[in-house]
Amino acid sequence: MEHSPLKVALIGDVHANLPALEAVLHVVEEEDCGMVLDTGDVVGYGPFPNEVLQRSRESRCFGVRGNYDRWISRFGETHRIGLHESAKADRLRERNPVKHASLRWTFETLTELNMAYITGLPKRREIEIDGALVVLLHGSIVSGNEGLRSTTPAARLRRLATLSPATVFVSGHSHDPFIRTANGKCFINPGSVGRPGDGDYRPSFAIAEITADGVSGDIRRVDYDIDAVLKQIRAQGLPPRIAEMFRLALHPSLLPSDFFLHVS
Ligand SMILES: [Mn+2]
Repeated sequence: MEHSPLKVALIGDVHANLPALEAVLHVVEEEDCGMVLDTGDVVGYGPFPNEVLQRSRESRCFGVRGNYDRWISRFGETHRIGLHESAKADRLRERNPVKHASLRWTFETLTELNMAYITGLPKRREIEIDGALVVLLHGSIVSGNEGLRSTTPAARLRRLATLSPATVFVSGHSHDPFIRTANGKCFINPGSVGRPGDGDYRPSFAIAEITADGVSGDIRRVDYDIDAVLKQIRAQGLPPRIAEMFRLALHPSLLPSDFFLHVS
């Protein structure tokens, strides 16, 4: 019998958007994917942090930690809730009160189990799939905060390709989906499930067949009930600008500079 390659679903930047994750996982099941890799930022901004983490575990998603997961897991220690607020917290609250409110709400809402789960997520994972070494990251091989984009210069990808024996690099963070090749290696960013940045609110993800011979795959979009997430943002008393951000689906750099200053 001929060996058929494993179908792998690549997801990430779910940002606690459960209806979007459900819509993606529905396609993942239909497509009979044998593995789900998650590039992180599972939580932050969205109103379903506990539900999304539970669903991720049920679906056996292999994940890594994003910057939002890290900020939220450390919120208690850096922001000293109930004691005194640190200078860092004051700066964030001044510069981006909407983000501060979101981090604080998520920190206070997560169950102990889910907090332990995001705290324990590794920074990177290396997985062998059909003879190919895949490295799963939030940002790049050098930094969790380096967002690789469809427009990242090819020379930068070629440089990053030399820094790991992996032949497939899966990363998120930029919310900008692409599949590119550099130095004969494959770079995939599935885009954002919960909060896309290109003005189209539909979740972005990828389905790929990975073997030692190479990768074939594509970026997918699927529609979902965005009103369900907007309604829950209001119900949880989160800043209305968060709902607006989900609806507009624009990268923060494309939003007006005072966008995140209004918490009510
Ligand atoms: Mn991120």
